[in-house]
Amino acid sequence: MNYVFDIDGTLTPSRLKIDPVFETFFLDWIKDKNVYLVTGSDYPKSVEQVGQKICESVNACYNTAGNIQYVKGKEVYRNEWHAPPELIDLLSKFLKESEYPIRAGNHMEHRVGMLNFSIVGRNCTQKQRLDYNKYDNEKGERENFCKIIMEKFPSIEATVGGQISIDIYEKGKNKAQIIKLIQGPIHFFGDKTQKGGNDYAIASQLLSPPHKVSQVENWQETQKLLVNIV
Ligand code: M1P
Repeated sequence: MNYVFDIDGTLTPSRLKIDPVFETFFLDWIKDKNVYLVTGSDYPKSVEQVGQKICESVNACYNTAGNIQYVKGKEVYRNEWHAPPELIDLLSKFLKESEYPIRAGNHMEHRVGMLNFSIVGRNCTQKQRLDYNKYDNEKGERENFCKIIMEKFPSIEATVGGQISIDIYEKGKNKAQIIKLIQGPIHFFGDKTQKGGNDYAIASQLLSPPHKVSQVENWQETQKLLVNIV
């Protein structure tokens, strides 16, 4: 079996560091197993969150939704993509028109093969992050943005990222693209496996045996499941 893990919400709290006790457990658990990480974040953020040891002990780290791959800290491939100016205009309009009052800065983060967009902005504090997430859970703002983007740009895919942002890429350049790069059955662990979430594309292709999907609420739930896999 190959084990594939999302990071934010699955191995760590969103955008935060891995729990040190879980880190030690996970490092021991991955020994002698085929383990991969896949996340919307870039590699430096993965290192910051789960640590260099985990990033370099796994078979590969797929960042920015699988658009760039690292093995033992070295880049193996990358898919470049540049968001069209019309999309940037639409996102600027969302930024101008959203009723959410706070703009903390860094609202459009260009990453390899994708664009990450956030109304509150990636420079927000942890409190602002949680406040926006609460607002979004009530209003469904991000889901609505994704719908509008995909209606206007049929060749583009937009999914709800972690707590504050949406991930935007060329159709098909989502986390599911890594399935064909891994030989054999896959057990995927993720927290956003429902329709509209950024784990949905990969999870929905792995629902039948020999593959397996574990939807988790947080890293504690992931750990509980891993204890039973030897
Ligand atoms: O891995 C989940 C997501 O983590 C971050 O999301 P947010 O800042 O919204 O919590 C982002 O890096 C996002 O791209 C990523 O998909």
